[in-house]
Amino acid sequence: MERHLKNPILTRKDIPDIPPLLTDATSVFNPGAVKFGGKYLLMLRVQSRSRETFFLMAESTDGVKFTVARELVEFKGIDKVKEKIYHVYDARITSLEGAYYIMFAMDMDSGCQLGLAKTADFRNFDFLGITSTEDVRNGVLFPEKVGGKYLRMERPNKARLEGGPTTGSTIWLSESDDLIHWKEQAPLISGRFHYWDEFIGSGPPPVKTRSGWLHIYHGVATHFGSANIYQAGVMLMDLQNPAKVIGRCRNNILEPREIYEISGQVPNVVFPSGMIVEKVDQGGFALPESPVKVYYGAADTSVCLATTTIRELITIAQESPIL
Ligand code: BMA
Repeated sequence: MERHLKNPILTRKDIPDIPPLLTDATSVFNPGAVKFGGKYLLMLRVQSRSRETFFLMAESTDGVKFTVARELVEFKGIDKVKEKIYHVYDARITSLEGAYYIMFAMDMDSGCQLGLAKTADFRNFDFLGITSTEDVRNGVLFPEKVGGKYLRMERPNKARLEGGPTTGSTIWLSESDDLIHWKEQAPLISGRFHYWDEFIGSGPPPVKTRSGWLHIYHGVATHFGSANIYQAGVMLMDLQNPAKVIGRCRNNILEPREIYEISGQVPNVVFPSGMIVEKVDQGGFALPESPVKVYYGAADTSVCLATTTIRELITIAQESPIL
């Protein structure tokens, strides 16, 4: 993927003060992305100096220069959740059956859960509920039902060391009839230990192409000991049966190289979370020649943009993987 020359396209300096909760923001990263009403919209993860997290919307006509809203996103009804919510973060936006759904992580004492909200206009957001029962992160909805079921990818969290931070090495495909209650259907891909994607998690929602469901994910290499390195990769799933993985890249497609990726709140992180496909055919399939914009968090500090095409991503996903 090619980094945009204007990277990072959003930094803490672009975040307005919204007192009393948010003043002098510390960082902005891991945005959800969608094209809506001819504009590019990002749902930003903004962190304050109390290290609380907030969602803010930003909009743009060219996908590069964004204006950030002067109000915090409020999910109507989320206050009814009985357990304390410490953080909400890493929104993934999916257009599904004429509405927009936002799946996001919620840090609570019971672990990380997946919250779901719905909007028609990106001004009013309704909280639909918590859609998980176990510690899980990186939930992304498919943009349509497959085989009569709603589908999502999710990544259960496990602690590697007792009491240590939780992460995961398998992305699962889950199914649902109502978007709230989910059942694991099949494991999709697992971490490739010793290589670039030892621990993994979904990036932006999958994209329908004539070659299969195309999906960008992140992989973490831990074997250097001194640092966890977050990179991006790509995979393909069968159109009719997404439980069948038909392609997976061998090499990562984006790795921390620029100073804004190497240095920051969490060094060595590129974390793709939003993807805009510009050209889609009448059946809703992304065209091979379509430009693609991938929005990613850099070093948990700023928002960046990388570009590619559908054809290029498919070609890379069809490379022979490391077994
Ligand atoms: C992951 C998530 C992301 C974050 C990344 C790097 O586990 O928490 O939100 O960007 O770590 O710190």
